[in-house]
Amino acid sequence: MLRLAILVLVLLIWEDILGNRGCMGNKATAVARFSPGMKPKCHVKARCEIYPRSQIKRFPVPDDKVPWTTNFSEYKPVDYTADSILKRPVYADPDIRTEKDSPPLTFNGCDGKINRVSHMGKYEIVDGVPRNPQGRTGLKGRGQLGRWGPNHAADPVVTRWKMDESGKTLNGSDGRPVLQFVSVQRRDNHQWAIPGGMVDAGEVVTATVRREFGEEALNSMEMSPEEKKRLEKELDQLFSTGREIYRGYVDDPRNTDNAWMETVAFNFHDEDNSCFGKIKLCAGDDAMNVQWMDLSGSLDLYASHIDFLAEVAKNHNASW
Ligand code: RP5
Repeated sequence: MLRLAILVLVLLIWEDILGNRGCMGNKATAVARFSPGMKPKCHVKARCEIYPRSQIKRFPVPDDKVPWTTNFSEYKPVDYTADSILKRPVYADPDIRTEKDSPPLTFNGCDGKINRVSHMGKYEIVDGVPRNPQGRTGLKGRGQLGRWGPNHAADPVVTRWKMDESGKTLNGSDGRPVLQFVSVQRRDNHQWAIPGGMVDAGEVVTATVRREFGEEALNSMEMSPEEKKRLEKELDQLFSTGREIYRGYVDDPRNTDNAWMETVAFNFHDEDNSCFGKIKLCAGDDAMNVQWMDLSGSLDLYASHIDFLAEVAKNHNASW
């Protein structure tokens, strides 16, 4: 019995290591794993009428026609991939539908250092391209996304309790203490969001959350080497403990039938404001503003970020 328990424990730890590791090399296999608690809802923002940063109108998809299993014979999604993606920046795949000479991509697996495994399980390949596991979006191609299939991101939800000057925790209208999180205003659409970003090829998600927080909320890219060194030390403490709160599909307005966002979101919580209190927020990179924002169910945030915050509020029994 004890042996069996040890074996199960070892397997769980190993799966956790692999799940966070992504694709480090050709031989590695990344593990698909659903989020511990939350399941993604029917996507809504992925069906927004006008595709982001374009004039392109999506083919309208009513709620009941979202699942691929529902017959929708009239469905004629618009085909769109942004010119900036077709120009092949480092993070973009070739257009496999037209560039027939390009080497085949390994879907549902590790493609060199690129992780093409979905957190949602095995996705279907239809007419040579991946199919969005959450259903129809009204647009095919890759839109603004670089990768066919899952485009992996990571999101740091950095929280502290809202306090007055004497250090007393402040309550919301529901009588529960108010949490605050570090929020950035995105430069592309001016919406407030969690300071997350794309996982680089071969990068582990725990490194991505730390790097993205540094770049977007602390403007680390503009720092001198000495300042960066000091920041790294402070971040060591801040990011030493984190709780995974979500792993899976993101209802992102850039999603298409063949390319979609997925993320792993972590909560880094500073119970007594001793860590984050020392750090000065400063917007950088893709962020035009940064601030501590009160957590509340009425916030209007980018993509499905409000769902991650609902989970955080629930975990801390905070005002919502
Ligand atoms: C969202 O897009 C993710 O949750 C993450 O916050 C973000 C990553 O994309 P960029 O901010 O790098 O554009 O889907």
